[in-house]
Amino acid sequence: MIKKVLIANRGEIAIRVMRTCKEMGISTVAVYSEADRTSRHVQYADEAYFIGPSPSNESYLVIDKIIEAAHASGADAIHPGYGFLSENAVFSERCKKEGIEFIGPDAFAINTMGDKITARKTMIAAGVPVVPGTTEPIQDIKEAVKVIKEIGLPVMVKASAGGGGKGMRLVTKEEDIVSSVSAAKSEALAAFGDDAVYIEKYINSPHHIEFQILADKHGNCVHLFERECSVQRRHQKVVEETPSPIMTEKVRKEMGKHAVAAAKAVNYAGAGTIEFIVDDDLNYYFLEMNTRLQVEHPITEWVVGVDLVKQQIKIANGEKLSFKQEDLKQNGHAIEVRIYAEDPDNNFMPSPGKIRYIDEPLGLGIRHDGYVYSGYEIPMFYDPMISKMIVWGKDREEAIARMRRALDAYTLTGVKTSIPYLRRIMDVPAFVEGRYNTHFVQDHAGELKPEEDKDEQLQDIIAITAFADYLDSLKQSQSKPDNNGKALSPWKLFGRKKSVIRL
Ligand code: MV4
Repeated sequence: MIKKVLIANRGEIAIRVMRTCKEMGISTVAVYSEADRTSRHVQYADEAYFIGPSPSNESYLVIDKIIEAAHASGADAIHPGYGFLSENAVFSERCKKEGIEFIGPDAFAINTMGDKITARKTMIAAGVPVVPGTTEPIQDIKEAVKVIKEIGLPVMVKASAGGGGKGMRLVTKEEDIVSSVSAAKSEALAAFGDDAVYIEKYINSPHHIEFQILADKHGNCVHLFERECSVQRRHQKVVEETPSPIMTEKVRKEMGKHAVAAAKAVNYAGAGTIEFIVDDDLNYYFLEMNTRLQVEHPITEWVVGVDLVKQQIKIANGEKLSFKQEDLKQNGHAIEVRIYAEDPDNNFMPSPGKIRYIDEPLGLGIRHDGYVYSGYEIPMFYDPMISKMIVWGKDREEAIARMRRALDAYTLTGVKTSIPYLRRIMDVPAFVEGRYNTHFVQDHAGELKPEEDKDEQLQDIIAITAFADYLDSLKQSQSKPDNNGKALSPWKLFGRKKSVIRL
């Protein structure tokens, strides 16, 4: 039985995992780098071990340091979170060798799914639909030309060792085949140390729909339905929701069966995600499997009513799944937005720095998975995601309305964030009507621009007026700036342009 878990991660996901551990009566061990001395995941754990300098390749990615901390603390299991070592087969294997339970799949599953050509072959053998294309690495350019002529342009050339959009190339013209394939190969070699590439027919304007699965070590496997993740920017998900607005009951059932078949094909154990691309006619194709807990897992937790981390720990303990496919139902609708420290109105420039003040909205149907606090300085060494906000509603309409209300009430100052951009997404008719695919962000760039990109003078007037109001409120309340909500700080007033302008 697992009694103490080391979380080989940082930030929000480390805290997320610890929350479930606490509920299960399991002790928690944090690890932290130099830059993370003040991170809340360190305070949140029962004990914490320093593992080195800020760059992750000198701390969170160093297997020996993580193992050393695990032994020093007496942890009997390691949860890798997402990113870092979560999909590292060597790490999974090493944990096993050290007598530490890795809360995740074994090296075989990670390796098979990590090599995209092997994954494609395995899926074909398991009867899971894949995008039409090659099942062996492309050996030379001549072969590439021949294959592409068979498949028909346009095609995608992808690195077998890639994934998540890394090492991909779109080829639309015959005269580009030679240069694209050779460039793809040399890029793959440089990036992954493996120049194997494969070719797929290009699916135009697809949806990204993924299925959550859970498998125990006794051969039982279920799916927990889909997540629609088509709102992406440069292969970074921005908004995720479940159920998918385009899904039908019939296709959901079929895709779910194929997702389970995909997991069973690699003897999977743990929580995993099968990614599909889906065209407008709901033809779907296996793209890749993520052999970890994903960032967007909370929307599934809420709609299906299952704590995925708890299930991961129970599976690692060797327990059988306590529910069957028929027991699982989707209830209502959940939406997640990822809040980044970046400036959406300045080409999404990273906006690191100190969070001056954060006040997250509360109320029915809101969940925050975060780790920052007022006064916290976001380190520049890691992912700039500040937090995830998840809302639930009885249906999609209610969930969107709730998300609007929550984003409107979200106060975060000191750094620029994606909150205004996310708020604008909630008003784009194509999103509201559920008519969007992976081109959404690009196709609706105009609608996603700030309302008044606007008049900088107006901004100045607002700032000055707000500050005057603030000074006024200080005078009235002597030293109490809040004044029972009558007078607001300029930071609040910034977000309330319309009510402030009474010049
Ligand atoms: C594709 C595709 C179209 N056709 N493959 C991007 C991420 C990686 N997981 C695979 N990706 C794609 N593969 C074929 N054969 C289009 C994409 C793609 C995409 C997929 C999912 C979500 C967002 C995307 C954005 C651009 C391209």
